[in-house]
Amino acid sequence: MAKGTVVQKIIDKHFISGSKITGEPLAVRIDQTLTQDATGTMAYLELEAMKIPQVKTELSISYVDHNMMQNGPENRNDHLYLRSVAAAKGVKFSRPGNGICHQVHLERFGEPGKTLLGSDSHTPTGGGIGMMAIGAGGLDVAMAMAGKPFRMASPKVIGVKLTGELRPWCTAKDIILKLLSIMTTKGNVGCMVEYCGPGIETLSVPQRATITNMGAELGVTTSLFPSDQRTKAFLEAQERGDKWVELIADADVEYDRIIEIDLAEVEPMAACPSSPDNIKTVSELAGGKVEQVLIGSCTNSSLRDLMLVAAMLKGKTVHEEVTLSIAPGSRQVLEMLARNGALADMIAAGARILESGCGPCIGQGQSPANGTISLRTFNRNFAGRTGTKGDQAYLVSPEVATAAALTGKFIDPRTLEMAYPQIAEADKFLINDDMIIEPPCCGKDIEIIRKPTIGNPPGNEALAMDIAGQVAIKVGDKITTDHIMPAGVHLKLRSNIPAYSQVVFECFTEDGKPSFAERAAAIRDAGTPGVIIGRDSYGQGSSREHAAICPMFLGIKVVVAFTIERIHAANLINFGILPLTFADQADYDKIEENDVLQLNGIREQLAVGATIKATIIKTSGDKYDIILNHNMSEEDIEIILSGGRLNMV
Ligand code: MIC
Ligand code: SF4
Repeated sequence: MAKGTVVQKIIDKHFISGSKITGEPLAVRIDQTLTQDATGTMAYLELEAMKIPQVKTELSISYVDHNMMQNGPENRNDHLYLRSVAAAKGVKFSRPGNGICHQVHLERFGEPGKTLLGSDSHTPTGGGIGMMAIGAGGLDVAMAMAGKPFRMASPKVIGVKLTGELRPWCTAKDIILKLLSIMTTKGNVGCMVEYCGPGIETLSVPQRATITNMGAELGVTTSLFPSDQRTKAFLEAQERGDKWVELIADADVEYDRIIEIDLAEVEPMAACPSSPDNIKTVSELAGGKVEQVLIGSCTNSSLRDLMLVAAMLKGKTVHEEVTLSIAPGSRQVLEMLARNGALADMIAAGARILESGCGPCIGQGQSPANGTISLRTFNRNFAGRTGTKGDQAYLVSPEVATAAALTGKFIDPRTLEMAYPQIAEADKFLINDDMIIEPPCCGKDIEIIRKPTIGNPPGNEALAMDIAGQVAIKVGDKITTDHIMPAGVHLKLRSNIPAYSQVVFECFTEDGKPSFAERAAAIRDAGTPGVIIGRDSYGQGSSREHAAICPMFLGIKVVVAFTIERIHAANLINFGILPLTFADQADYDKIEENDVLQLNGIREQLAVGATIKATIIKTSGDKYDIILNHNMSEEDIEIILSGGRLNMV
């Protein structure tokens, strides 16, 4: 592993077992965990299944921020379960209304040098404060709460060297969009990004957190900044100065790869539909009509960001053909805006103020009209995530978003007739942790509230000796977990696997044809295992383990693709689905839906090596022998052979 890096220093302090040679399996101790409600119910049900009386971490916290619409009883049932199970297991509980997990965690709980595992892919937001903060599936987080180490590949460390200083109207969001244009969303599995160079001193913690947050879109394990004087100032302003430790790279540090970005050359950018790496400059898009602007999410809803928005809106009115909605990232931010008058400036300008939570970022309301352009300060614009089929969502900075809200079009904010508002970082935040419920010292007598919409995680049987699986679906490149397991209006089904499974791959259902769920269930009910065929970067995006649990429930036993993204591959293994890759990508063209993929003696084959012999049996009867690969560790193989991790524990 690259020497003298902040990454190495944190790993050294948390090393449990394995190897520090890049790419080899490594296990680290986890200090803190976080969950959010949409992944949290499963995580705590899994923790309960492990029969662990109290969590063993330094700090574990359960946030409620995703499922807040409460259309029907499901969401509130989840909240009640989460609150009671948190009390029983020694977990802090952040009540709905307190804010988005990553924003609140950064403000109130994150600590430089510590490890954080979160059941949400944007957990690396904590890297803004010098933490090693990693996103994972709920079961991995449950294991960490049970005191088990977290396993990952020993990372390749990419140094992103920042020089110079941002010019007015150019922002932290533009830095990460620029980096996405260089690194793209694929091919970065097993890497960590570490920011370095003189430019980092010019960036505050909230700016750094915007950058590490969207590092999730690079597909890296995490991103982080050193912990320096800017980190100290932020922690002191949060009255947590005692948590600061200095953590900087050695002078003779060597990174595995260096990418240089001159901040003075960064300009306003946008990620165009429908991928966070489809980058253009805003000046290229200038003039395009915009119908909706949404400001918020864990990427861009800090106090500084929203003060900037308020300053731009002050004394003006949102363009008559645009709707502008704003969701502050935390109650701290919202309360400070309310007390200092900035909220009144937003309201006076016609902004629609949403509650402090994920809201439209996860398709909870505010779907755009058909055929219209939506500008968002969020981090993901995967097709359909807004809740509108054929949506055109662009990801931009708060500066660009507000400029569009005022003018009704894409406009490079540098061309506005407006001085760039100078917003100083707060030197004192308003501290009020009353919405965090502390668990009682021993949760023995706590009754766990389990309403009828909370089901148990489904079981799986041990891996068979021979698999003759039928291809239930064949998909293309960059299939995200939003394609596999849509959120939006279905999000409330997260605690009910049989119901949620009905919408797996819903976006591929053609009118009048059976859905994927119907086809997969028919294959399963005929006693045949199901197979999914994909291409590059299968399982990008969210950490939702439902993208493994629900296919498992529908009888899927094998996924074969060109590459499978880290968190999703781990989730597949955790739930007993074999993640395999094509040795020869040309074989993808040989296999079609309904063909059979035969894996004879699979248990022995896995024991012997990383190569699997397989045969494609076409519906015509023709046969092709092919080679598949896997890169599972010995422990992964043990899990797969048992039919998933829950069977093992
Ligand atoms: C997301 O941004 O896609 C989510 C919703 O926060 C997910 C978690 C989930 O699906 O519950 C994530 O990023 O992991
Ligand atoms: Fe919530 Fe959106 Fe952040 Fe996911 S990306 S945690 S849905 S705000």
